[in-house]
Amino acid sequence: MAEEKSNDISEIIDVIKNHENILILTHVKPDGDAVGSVFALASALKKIDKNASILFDEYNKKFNLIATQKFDSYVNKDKIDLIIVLDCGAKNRLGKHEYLLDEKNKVKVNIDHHISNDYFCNYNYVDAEASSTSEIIYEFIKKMDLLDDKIAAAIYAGIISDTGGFCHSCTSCKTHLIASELLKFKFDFSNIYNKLMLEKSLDEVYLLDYVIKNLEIIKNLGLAISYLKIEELDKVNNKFTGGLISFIKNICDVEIAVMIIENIDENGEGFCKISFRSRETDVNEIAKKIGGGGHKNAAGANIKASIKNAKEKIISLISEKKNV
Ligand SMILES: [Mn+2]
Repeated sequence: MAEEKSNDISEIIDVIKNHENILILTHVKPDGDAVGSVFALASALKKIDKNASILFDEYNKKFNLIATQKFDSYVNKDKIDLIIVLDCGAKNRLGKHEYLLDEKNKVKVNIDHHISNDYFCNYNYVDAEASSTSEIIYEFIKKMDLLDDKIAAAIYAGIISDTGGFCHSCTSCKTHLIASELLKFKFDFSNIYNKLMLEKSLDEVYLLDYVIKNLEIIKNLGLAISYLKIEELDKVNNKFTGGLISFIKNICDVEIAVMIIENIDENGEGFCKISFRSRETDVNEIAKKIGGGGHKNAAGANIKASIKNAKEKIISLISEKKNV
């Protein structure tokens, strides 16, 4: 693959300034980084009188603490002249909004930190060293001189989410410097940490019960692998499963954690959503082998298989990788 190169931040800022009707999109099942970076950028654009709209998939209610401003979410696509995609490694991660990128007469910008990003827009800024897209968006908004209390809070929340509270290996010296700059603004950072890192919904706790019952530890691989069946998920109202994997990853001596979540696509066909987390092992490489991707220590993939077959496939890929 040819080496892809990012555009300059200032070049992309010029593109943004030269457009009026701007739509911001992010990946399916938006996480805190997605919600944080989108709200930070939309709020900044509003301050320079841009007509900014955002389109989201449904996200976990706890991210409402980031979404403090209202933006248009009805989009007349003929009116949009610029689309900015945040925190999205590939076009198909936009889910039901992917078709919007096929509009030929619109300029598209991709700002992201996924190492697997395939530069799918007219302008691309990808920094795989950045902890989060929120960290990158900080640079953009700082350069535009538009930071304020609310924007700082949204960026901080995005960084907290993707770094697991400044803990994952994506956290750098720069991440902490940016956090330090953000704390010069006035916002309740303790509340953000508590809500995003510590608080669990009762539904999450009920799901955790199934995750523990379905858990298998494979000691020679340092692997903790669990799954959730559709009928288990159906027992709760809140189907946000993003936080469950950290629980099994935190078990002593676990090097790789895998969660398999059974799902049904829009055509009624079953598939499994696989999430990988690791301490050292490059799970992006493993996820890529089954058509997914992500980061070195956090990756994912969707595969058309039963839970049983998905589990066997993953265990064999991890054994292969570890030469066991
Ligand atoms: Mn991210």
